Amino acid sequence: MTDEQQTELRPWSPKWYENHRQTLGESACRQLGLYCIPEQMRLSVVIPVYNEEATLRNLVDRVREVPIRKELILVNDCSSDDTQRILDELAAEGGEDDFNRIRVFAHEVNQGKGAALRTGFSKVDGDIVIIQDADLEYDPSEYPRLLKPIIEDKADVVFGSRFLGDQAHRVLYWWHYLGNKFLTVMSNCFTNLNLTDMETCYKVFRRSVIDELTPRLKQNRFGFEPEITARVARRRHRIYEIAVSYSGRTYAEGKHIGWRDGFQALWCIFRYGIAD
Ligand SMILES: Nc1nc2c(ncn2[C@@H]2O[C@H](COP(=O)(O)OP(=O)(O)O)[C@@H](O)[C@H]2O)c(=O)[nH]1
Ligand SMILES: [Mg+2]
Repeated sequence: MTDEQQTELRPWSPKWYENHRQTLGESACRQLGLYCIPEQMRLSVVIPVYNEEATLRNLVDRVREVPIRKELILVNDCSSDDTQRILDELAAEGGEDDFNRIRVFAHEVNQGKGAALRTGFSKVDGDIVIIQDADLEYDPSEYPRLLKPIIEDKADVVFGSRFLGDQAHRVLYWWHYLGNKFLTVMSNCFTNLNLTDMETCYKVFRRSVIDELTPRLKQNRFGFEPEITARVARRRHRIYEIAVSYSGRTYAEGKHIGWRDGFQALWCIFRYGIAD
């Protein structure tokens, strides 16, 4: 097979989809979640990175493997480990690869996940934007499923839920789970949305939603999650949820979020639930 044929038959490409449609039929394709991602569409993957030397390279490899045209926007939030050296290597390797553009930015002082995301959002150039943590808790191979409602113009925003579906979920902290559920319920009371996982990392946005919201975002740390949820709800964007797998990590494995962030989240639920 020539390179050109290989590109044409890349999974999710129009030709690849057409082949499946002819053999399986349209309704089976729909049941299996097979659809066509427009050739020229670009996904912006915004990755906040804080002391993630252990997982960063592996994560970036997994993102690059996903057969969708993308840019990876990596924001180093003043890590004190080897993160910057790894980012420099990745940027150098990326070179001219237009299918997986790599762009690296850095903060001079540590500000938090929300601040790193704002920096990333202000640089995006793609049609759809997804948030990707730099650990390996979420699986980038699930991007095509997450993008589908936006590409099919049913949604403006998609949340990946760790509490839906039969994907594999690592069994971990009960109190953490309860905390997440509690924050989601509280957030839903204010937004009148029936979300199952407000704190999920996988939030996907149509580019216009990001352009509209970025100048308004204020929260620097993990308060970002309830803030953006409230702002999206207030503007009545169409929201979908998709089940995702979750391979949670322990604090020993590098998790950053703690009980203080839970209180901060609760405050943000009230704050942005009451007024914009
Ligand atoms: N920019 C920035 N990112 C952070 C900070 N703390 C955590 N992160 C990033 O935010 C993401 C989520 O952090 P994590 O500890 O896995 O939290 P959780 O998965 O939401 O419980 C990871 O990509 C981290 O590197 C921080 O202080 N600054
Ligand atoms: Mg994480």
